[in-house]
This record gives sequence, structure tokens and C-alpha cells, in this order.
Amino acid sequence: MCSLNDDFNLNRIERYLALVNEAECEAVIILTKADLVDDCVQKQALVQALDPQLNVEVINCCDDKANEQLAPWLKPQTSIVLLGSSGVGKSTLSNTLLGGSVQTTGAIREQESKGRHTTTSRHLLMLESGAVIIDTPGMCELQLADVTYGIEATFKDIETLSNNCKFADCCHTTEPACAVRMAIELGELSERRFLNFQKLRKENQFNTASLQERRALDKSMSKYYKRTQSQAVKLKRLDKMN
Ligand SMILES: Nc1nc2c(ncn2[C@@H]2O[C@H](COP(=O)(O)OP(=O)(O)OP(=O)(O)O)[C@@H](O)[C@H]2O)c(=O)[nH]1
Ligand SMILES: [Mg+2]
Ligand SMILES: [Zn+2]
Repeated sequence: MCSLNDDFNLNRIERYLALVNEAECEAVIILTKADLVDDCVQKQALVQALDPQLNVEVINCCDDKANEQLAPWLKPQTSIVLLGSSGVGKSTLSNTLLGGSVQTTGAIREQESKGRHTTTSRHLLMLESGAVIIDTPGMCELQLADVTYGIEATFKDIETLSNNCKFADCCHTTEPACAVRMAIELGELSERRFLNFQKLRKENQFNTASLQERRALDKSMSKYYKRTQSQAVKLKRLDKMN
């Protein structure tokens, strides 16, 4: 979920998409606070341009019409997780879908259009339709790790373009005959999207490496503990024998 006011951010939507695609869940981008802005159509088009196959809905979380708009996804035995920054309207939408005031909501800080982290734990809520929704606390920062597939899936257009670069290991910076830079020059690919792709890929590489290092460290630590424990047992046995 992303609000259409000053907090609207395509880079952030791509970041969440990488995570959702990695988990192989169906993504629905819900653009909220349609009642507060005049440029819903333009912003919806910007999001749809990220991927023509993407589900994009523009709603007012306080309006019952959201029930109808989101009905195609509120099927029985479906789990829906509401994700997004603080203040986008996750709890307000939960209440509208539930038809009552169950989740506490909080006013946003007007100047920055940001929320105040009203929800502090996850809540699993049953809808009449038989679907389950999970209201989550708004995230300050969503760092990516272990989402290589999710990034590829989110940026398939760039992956496809790079197949046409002259060099197989093209970094799309200064190499000649780079299909990605060519697409940017022709206006077929936005510079913003390309820069965000590079940023997320680097962040993922960095965080994934450190995660692997941590796992390796965990492994060697547990081996060390096991060794020390069995040595202690042996020492005890020797003590008893003496
Ligand atoms: N006008 C309007 N206000 C909305 C809409 N969605 C949410 N709000 C208001 O925005 C504020 C924040 O909404 P919440 O539902 O608490 O936001 P949240 O995403 O749950 O925030 P956290 O729990 O902090 O993560 C509340 O004052 C809501 O009434 C909307 O579509 N239109
Ligand atoms: Mg909330
Ligand atoms: Zn290239």
C-alpha cells in the first residue's frame, strides 16, 4: 500500500515488489487517499508503467467502495498481508473490510504526510468472505536480503534488455553497444527505474553476503559449543574414574 499524497514513491513500491515476488505471492498495489489528491490517474499510470501485468487499485480506505474494488482478491481461504509505510491506511482499510472499528488508527503528521506507527504488532483478522487479512505495523525501512529472484522478477524488462547488450557482463555504465543505456536514451526505460534496480541489486548483494557470513559464523559457533560440551562430559567421566 502506498498513499497518493506526498508520500507517493515509485522506488519504494519497487522495493516492496521485490520482496513479494521473491515470496512468489500475488502483488496488488493499493494506492490510498484518492480522496485527497487531484492526480490519481497520472500516479496510477506511473505505477502501471512499472509492469503492464501489475494489479493496481486506487482507493479511499475510509469508503465502503473499497470492499467492491478489492473483492476479486478477498476470496475464501486466501491470506492477504497489508504492507506499507506508517500512515498509508492499513488499519483503516482493515476496519473498512471488517465493517467495524477493530483496529486502532492514528492521524498522520500533516507536514510530511507520514504516520506515527500506530500499529505495533501483527493482527490476523477474519473477513466475512472467508479471506484472512493481516494488518502489520508500518515499516520505517525495508532492507532487502536474499531476494535475487525477486529483483529479477520485478525488473524483468531490464533483464530482457541486458540480453541484447554487446558484452554478457555489461554493467550498463560506459560499455559500448549497451541495450539498457540505449533504451534510457530512447525514453523506453526511465533512468529512475534503472538507478533503483542497480541500488536494490547492490543492497541485496551486500546484505546477502553478510547474511551468509553470519550463517557460517553460526555454524562454526555451534560446532565449538558441541566440542566444548563433549569435552566437558569426557572430563567428568575421567574425574569419576579417578
Ligand atoms: N482521507 C483519507 N484518509 C485516510 C485514508 N487512509 C487512511 N487515512 C487516514 O490516515 C491516517 C493513518 O491511517 P492508519 O490506518 O492508522 O495507517 P496505518 O497504515 O495503519 O499506519 P501504522 O499503523 O502506523 O503503520 C488515519 O487518520 C486515517 O483516517 C484514505 O484513503 N483517505
Ligand atoms: Mg496501523
Ligand atoms: Zn548494458
